[in-house]
Amino acid sequence: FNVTRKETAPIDGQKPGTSGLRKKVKVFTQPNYLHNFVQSTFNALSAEKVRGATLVVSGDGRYYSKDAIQIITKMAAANGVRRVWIGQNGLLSTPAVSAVIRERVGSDGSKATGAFILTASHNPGGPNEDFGIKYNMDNGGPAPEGITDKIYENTKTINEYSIAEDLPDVDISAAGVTSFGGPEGQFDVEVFDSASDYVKLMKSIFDFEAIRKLLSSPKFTFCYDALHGVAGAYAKRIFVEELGAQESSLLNCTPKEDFGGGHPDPNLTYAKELVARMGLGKSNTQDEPPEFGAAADGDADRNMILGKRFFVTPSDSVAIIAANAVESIPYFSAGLKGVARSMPTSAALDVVAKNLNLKFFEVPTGWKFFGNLMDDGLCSICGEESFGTGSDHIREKDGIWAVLAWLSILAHKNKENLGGGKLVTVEDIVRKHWATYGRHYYTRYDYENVDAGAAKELMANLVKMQSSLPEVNDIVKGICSDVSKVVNADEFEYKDPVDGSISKHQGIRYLFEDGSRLVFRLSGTGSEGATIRLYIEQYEKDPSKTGRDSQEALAPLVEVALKLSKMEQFTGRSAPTVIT
Ligand code: VG1
Ligand code: CO
Repeated sequence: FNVTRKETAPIDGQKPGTSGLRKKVKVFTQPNYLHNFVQSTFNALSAEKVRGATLVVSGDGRYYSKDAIQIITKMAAANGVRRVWIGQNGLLSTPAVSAVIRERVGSDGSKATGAFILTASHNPGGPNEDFGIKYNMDNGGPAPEGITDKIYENTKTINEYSIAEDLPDVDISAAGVTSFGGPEGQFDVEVFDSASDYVKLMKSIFDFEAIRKLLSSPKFTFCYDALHGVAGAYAKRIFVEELGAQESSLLNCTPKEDFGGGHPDPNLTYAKELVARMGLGKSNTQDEPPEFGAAADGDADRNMILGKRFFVTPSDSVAIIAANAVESIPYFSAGLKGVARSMPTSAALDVVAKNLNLKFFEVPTGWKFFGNLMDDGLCSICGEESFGTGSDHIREKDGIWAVLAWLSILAHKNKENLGGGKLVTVEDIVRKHWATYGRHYYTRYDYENVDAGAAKELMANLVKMQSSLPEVNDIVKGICSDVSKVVNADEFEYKDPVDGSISKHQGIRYLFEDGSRLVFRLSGTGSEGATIRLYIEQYEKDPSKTGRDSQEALAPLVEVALKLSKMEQFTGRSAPTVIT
């Protein structure tokens, strides 16, 4: 092939967000849009990460992925990349990409140096919906802010990109290596099975035999919903073939370019079919629901865990996994190095860390901040309130890992019960956890696609009010006398303990005397307008009061949050788009 240098000009708005660049497909398919971003990424990396490097290119299979893979492959070839690795049909979950970077050895003994992950995660897909791209580093984790800032700077000055226009399209449906000759020598494209490396890693972490006993027991019923995302490519292999679950326990496990028209976000609003099957909400089924249910998002890094007619809040989920990991999961048998959560995630994990005397970290939203801690051996398990849970086995959150972690805990607690005896359920485990550690009532209100100017004003007003706490407390008292006093209010700022880098403006916090918290943030993953996230949390230590309905328990604090922030006044919205 030959290398062509094409003239281009900067395109506005290519700033990577919380997790890469996410825009409507129509934006991505504008002339040079993807090309500019990819070349800006190459230009932001050190030379050895490009020339002679081995690059993974794959994603959740959403609409435009196949075209994007061909374009990136041609640009990689032209930029001197030595090998491109592609999961069969372009499919690799985000956690699988991280595993492939860290673990996979190529057919010629090579190792990957980085990856382009093609996903907009939980955002819908299809010609009128979202596409996304992000770059991961050689530790398997998302590029740190130092790199993403550089990429953005490059997009503002780019004037040419390189592409091997005459490189033939690669057949990504068949495994195998295709070699080409270019001006700098050989260039290989290797297509490989999307699941093998990931499955192997999972088998080295969990006791598959113990989980198999649980999943194949007639006493334990199971259900997994991939929402037509890429998790489907792993679910059958792991849950059915390896662990003996019934094939009928898989819902929506065929990956689709448009996620079947749905919103591939595993929460009580969007995972409707699973929620109905689990007997939750209004859609209570007549049949006995399964004992355990779980769902994933488009790129399979998120998880929702459900018990029979029971929802596990993600903030509780990570705390419960941390509290039970050492005894239930072989990978952690030597103990946990530490635990971490994102700032808006509830403090349930903090209480576990304190009780078990573990190192604890609170980082800004987004998985990239956990990576440094893990690389430095400071953190084993971490999580976010946004249905993200994971560990230092990779550098991304991992939806299927979280399910296997829960199944391991259930298998451990039911070792003696599978023959006879009463099954310990998901609900039992959660209630016992609350009784031991107290309960963090928690909810998140999302206002999606709000006018960006209005959202900014709302946030600015909240920051301004922070300068006078007595005034804030007067307002709070006037709204509801039941809630405690605001004792601190600030914007969350994080200093990375490993590299010393500082991230500012990571969310507006109002901290109450009784440990309650209100947090306001603007989303960094949306593709249109602004999304305001409001996180509400209240701690209850009294074991006799941990069984209340969460929305009811939080009602006074919710009222305070909405009125204090003048949510309706600024946004014109009387209700949030989604409550989780
Ligand atoms: C959201 C979540 C955040 C998560 C991010 C990526 O970001 O709040 O916790 O890490 O999505 O998740 P934001 O900026 O919109 O609040 V995913 O499944 O895209 O990898
Ligand atoms: Co995701």
